[in-house]
Amino acid sequence: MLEANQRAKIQRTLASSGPFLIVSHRRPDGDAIGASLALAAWLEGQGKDVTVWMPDPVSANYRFIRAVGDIVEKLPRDLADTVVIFLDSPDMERAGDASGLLGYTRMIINIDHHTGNTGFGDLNLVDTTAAAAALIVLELMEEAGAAPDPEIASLLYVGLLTDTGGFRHGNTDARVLAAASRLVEMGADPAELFRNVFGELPAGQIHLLGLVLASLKLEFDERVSVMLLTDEMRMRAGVCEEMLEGLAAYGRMIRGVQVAVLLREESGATRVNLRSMGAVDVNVIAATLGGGGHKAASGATVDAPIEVARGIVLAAIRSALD
Ligand SMILES: [Mn+2]
Repeated sequence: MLEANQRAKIQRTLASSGPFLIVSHRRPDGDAIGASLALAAWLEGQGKDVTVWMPDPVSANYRFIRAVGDIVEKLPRDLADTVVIFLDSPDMERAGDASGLLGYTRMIINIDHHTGNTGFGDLNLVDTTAAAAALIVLELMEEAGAAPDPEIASLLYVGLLTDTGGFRHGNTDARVLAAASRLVEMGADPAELFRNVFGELPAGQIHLLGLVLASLKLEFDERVSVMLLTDEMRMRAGVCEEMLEGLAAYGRMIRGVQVAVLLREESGATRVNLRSMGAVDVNVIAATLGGGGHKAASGATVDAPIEVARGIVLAAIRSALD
């Protein structure tokens, strides 16, 4: 009941004249980008004033999306009359500078699918059973009677594609596959979008993959895999940022592995990616490290050099496995 009520209020607000500001999370992925730009395009198509802002630049593999050029670099000031929509962000902090907006806007709408979402919005639509935020956005559009054009359909498809790891992860269900099918009917091209998002990599990225794979170690009776991505590896591969969404997934491909860990050096700290095969809830492990995410895919940042972080992460996993 409560959710239906919030949903109806969100629909009414989206139908209002705005202006709207759409924000998403740090290091925006295909879901953050696709869901945000699709929602923006839909509202703009109705003649509304819409701005999209993200706390970090869009990584190179999403720059094929034309609308990425419309994302503003600076968080707009004076949002007193603006409806701010957070998409795919489990809490306000994840949205970087937008975290301080509470009380400074006309309204905050929180549309998300992360398990640990804090319900920070004035209106909240948090559906943890949705494989992607883009799926929630599509359903909102369809409910409102919209017929997404091929560009919007492609943006939403990119969201579904990324968050399901190419329709392979545990969150791939009938609902997301049916949504993908509808998007293809609306004009999304699955093969082309897959190639754009997961292919078309510079050779250095594949070299980097080789270095990361070579770092693989198995822990706890081969139930946990750990891979490292260091600044030195980036230097040897000749890349400054990794574009491989699925790097952490390789650790899960090993028979018997329940938790796959990828540790990445990131400006002196360590970014922790956790992936589970299902038995272990990595969201719980990430939470003990100050992070969060989903049951099967979570992350955290440990403020320590990578080798120290490795010990901290393994200790957290040990308690979860026991
Ligand atoms: Mn997402």
